[in-house]
Amino acid sequence: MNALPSNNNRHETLFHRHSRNPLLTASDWPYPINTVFNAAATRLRDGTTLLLCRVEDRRGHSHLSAARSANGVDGWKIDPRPTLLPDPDNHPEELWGIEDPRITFVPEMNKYVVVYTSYSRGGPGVSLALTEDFRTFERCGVIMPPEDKDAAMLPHRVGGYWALIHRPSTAHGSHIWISYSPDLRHWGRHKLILQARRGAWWDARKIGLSPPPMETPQGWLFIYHGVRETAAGSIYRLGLALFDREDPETCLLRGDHWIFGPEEDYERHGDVGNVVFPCGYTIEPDGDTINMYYGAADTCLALARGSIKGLLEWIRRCGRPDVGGTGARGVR
Ligand code: BMA
Repeated sequence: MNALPSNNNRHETLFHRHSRNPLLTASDWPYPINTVFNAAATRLRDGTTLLLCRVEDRRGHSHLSAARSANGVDGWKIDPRPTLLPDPDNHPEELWGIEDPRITFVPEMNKYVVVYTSYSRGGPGVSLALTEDFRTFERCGVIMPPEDKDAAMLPHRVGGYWALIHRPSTAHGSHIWISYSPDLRHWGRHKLILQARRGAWWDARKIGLSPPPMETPQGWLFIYHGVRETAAGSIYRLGLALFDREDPETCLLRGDHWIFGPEEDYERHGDVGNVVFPCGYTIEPDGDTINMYYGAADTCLALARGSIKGLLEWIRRCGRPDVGGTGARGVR
């Protein structure tokens, strides 16, 4: 048998892992915790990178804690106490913790909208809070009842309404939806916009938005996670889809291949192995370099860098039309 060349499995690399990964682990924390992962991210006005980290305590309950760094890589200053704790007395939906935040800066309000999973006896739902400084928060409560998660707001209104991307789960699957609101409290006009595929596909078991959609001249670029169920458990990987800029309900292109998946030890092994799960990114002043912060194996936080131009070029070259969530081509 001929030996295959050793480089026969080269695939395109759109995101490059940082050499200092993992960037943050439980041992960096100023108080005892189990794990730190799935952080939202934003760049503050003074250029500081802020990560709003999901921190799991040693009961298994999560809260959110801010870590700030001048260069987004090291020198993290972690809040000495939890930044946003569950408040089950006033918000029973937070009984078992708050998880997986996504941050959107909304210029019209001059505030950051933080959308997170609130977990209680009813199951995971979507909650929303507003903040100007990540020190005090105004909670708006549950905006999507269970079972729902993986939500993020778009940064401006669409046709006069706020828009939220989210992932309800039903007996019929876990797919990505959009909903609209006039006031951030009342949500409606729900529409399925991207479906999990079926069968052997990498994104067949369920899909969900990962970081907030990225607005580009070509449309809204979604990095979404797809889950495949195997005999050894789930594998969480990332894919790309491009939605119409004027009409974010319409998927223009969806990639067939995943673009990022667990490969390194810290992604393969941990409390939940084989998971890469980004909830946020920052964009460098060049307007193109994207720093994607991701939870690895539900245990630590890591960084991978890519180029928005590179992602758009890939989706134009490798993506195919996907008839939203409802068309026949949406279910293959
Ligand atoms: C998802 C979310 C994530 C988690 C992932 C893997 O359902 O709960 O927070 O990283 O599962 O466990």
